Order: sequence, then structure tokens, then C-alpha cells
Amino acid sequence: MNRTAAGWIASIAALAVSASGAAWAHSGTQGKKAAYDYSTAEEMPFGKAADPHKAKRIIRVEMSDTMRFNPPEITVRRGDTVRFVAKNTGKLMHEMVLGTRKELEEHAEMMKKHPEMEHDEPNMLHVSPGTSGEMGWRFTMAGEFYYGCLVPGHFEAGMIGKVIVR
Ligand SMILES: [Cu+2]
Repeated sequence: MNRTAAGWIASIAALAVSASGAAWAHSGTQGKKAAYDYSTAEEMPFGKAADPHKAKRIIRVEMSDTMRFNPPEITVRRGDTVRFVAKNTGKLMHEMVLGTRKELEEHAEMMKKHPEMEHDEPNMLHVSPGTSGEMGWRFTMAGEFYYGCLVPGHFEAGMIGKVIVR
């Protein structure tokens, strides 16, 4: 491989990483999270991945083809580890991706340009119609964060919810 090709591939990889906000591996799992070593979870501006089975609080979120999350707003305490159980009651694929508003907006934009791009990280769930997915998250910072569906068009249609961390 010549230098130019290597540089090109490196820049594509860097683009993919910056688009998703972290360097976790991308794979095609649906609903169920791949085995993940939570001790290595990276601290993000909105908290960090945590073992859902160690969470004291379970929050159920419903996703439907009306392009809404139910509930649309969640309040947690700083330091809480939450187990999110996201159920897709629609006929379309939906996602629950945690992040800052800016990150979600950027990621949604990226998904619109590259709808074939597969992404899977500990802060996101891809949930097929009629199934549920779960993930654990520890909210280490106070503030307002969001969960959005980044299936192309869904975020723009209003598929976004808010997490208030007190
Ligand atoms: Cu959706």
C-alpha cells in the first residue's frame, strides 16, 4: 500500500470516529449489546457506559412510528446508573442514542449523508420492530442531555427526548 492510500484510509477512519464521538468498535448488533468491558468505559460529556445489570433504576422507553419517545423527558440524579429498556412498538427500525444535543445533531446529519453507515457503541441501541433493547448508563455530570433516534429522517421529525441530570 502506498502512503497516499494509507493516509486516505486513516482519514476515513478518523472521520468515522469523530462522527460517532468515540472510538468504540462498530458492529452490526441489534437490540442486544455485544460483550463489553465496562471497566474500560470512557468518560463522555454526558456520563459513561455501565453494566445494565448493576443499575438500581430501570427506565422503560417506548419508541413508535409516530417519531416520538415515550416518555419524552426523564429526570435522574447525578451518579445514578440507569438501565434503559427501549421497546420498539412500531413497524420501522428505531434507535435510542444518548448524547449531547450537539453530538446528536451532528450524528443525525452524518446518518443522512451516509444512511448505510453502521454504528454501534455503548451509548446507543438499535431496536428492530417488535423487540426491545437495553443498555446501562451512569450519569456522572449534571446537565441536560438527550436521546435521539438517528434512523435517517426520524431525528428531524422530532424523535428526541431529554434527560435532566440533577
Ligand atoms: Cu426512529
